[in-house]
Amino acid sequence: MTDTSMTYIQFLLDERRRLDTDRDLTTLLHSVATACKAISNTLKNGALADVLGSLESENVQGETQKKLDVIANDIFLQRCEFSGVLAAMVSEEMDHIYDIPSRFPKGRYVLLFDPLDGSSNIDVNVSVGSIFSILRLPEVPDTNSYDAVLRPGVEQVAAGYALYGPSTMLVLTTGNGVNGFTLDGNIGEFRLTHHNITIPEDAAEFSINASRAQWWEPPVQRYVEECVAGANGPRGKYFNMRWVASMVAEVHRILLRGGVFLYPIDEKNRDAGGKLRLFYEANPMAYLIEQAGGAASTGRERIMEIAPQSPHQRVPVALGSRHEIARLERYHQEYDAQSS
Ligand code: AHM
Ligand code: MG
Repeated sequence: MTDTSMTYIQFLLDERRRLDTDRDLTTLLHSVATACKAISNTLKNGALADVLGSLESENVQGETQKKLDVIANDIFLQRCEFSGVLAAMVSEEMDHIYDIPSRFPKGRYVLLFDPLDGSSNIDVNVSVGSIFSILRLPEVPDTNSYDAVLRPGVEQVAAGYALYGPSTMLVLTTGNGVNGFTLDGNIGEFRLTHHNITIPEDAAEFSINASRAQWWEPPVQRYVEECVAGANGPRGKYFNMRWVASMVAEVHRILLRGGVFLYPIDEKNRDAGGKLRLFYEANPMAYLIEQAGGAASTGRERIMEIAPQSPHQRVPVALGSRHEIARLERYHQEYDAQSS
């Protein structure tokens, strides 16, 4: 059994001593965890606290904002701007880059986050999460513009998510493997419960929103059809299918028991570039998955190598067990070669 006596902050301090990581990063990761605890607490009371439902407003992506999207965003801003180590923040829920108010010191880090992912699940009391990605700029910038933060995922120095499910968990990588922490409500601290998470190379479970099948590209159709064909099909085995419509829950399941998660580009979302956002959904999840021994791709390139063009850019996402992602990439290559 894992030694669960270590708290998250002890883990961060231990990592800092062992690996000589930057003190400012520890401070920031602590602030992020505090934000996640506060969001977890807000979610717990649901309808009792009158926090469910939608607002009149839309975010920059044209999506109707839930009350909790905005509350969770404010919690992230409040908890993290105080840290004194941030140059700026970028959020799914904010049109513009967030400058750190002048009353706080500034640092070299940039926090990119989706404060409440899977928010269509809020009103039906199904798992949601927060996703974060952290970049370190070469120096403290004088002014902030998106240009300074348009950096590829390979430059992330940390990433993770909080899953607000039956228990609240925080899963983190700082580039030294992936560790999971469970919120201990008795002491209000995350405690290490899932040490050094690794993904099985093979899988027999896939996740995709199958209602979009008619719009998928042929390589995605081929992959899914072969999974569905089961033991008598080309794969020679049965596959299981799951779709929570909450990327955090999906990625968490894959980290713990393998599988693949796909949100491909299709005819309907092609103009937007896909559904999921590169900065605060695809990149941090790709970093976690790779650190756990899996792979993350658009089907045609490694997600973390994409040179970002804009902060709210969307990309196709395929991530999970290494051999399955390699197969899907091969199907894309074969299809592209055939059609060119
Ligand atoms: P959100 O950030 O607006 O909540 O959107 C992202 C979510 C992911 O968590 C999930 O994988 C996907 O959207 C679900 O999409 P769909 O509604 O097409 O099933
Ligand atoms: Mg999201």
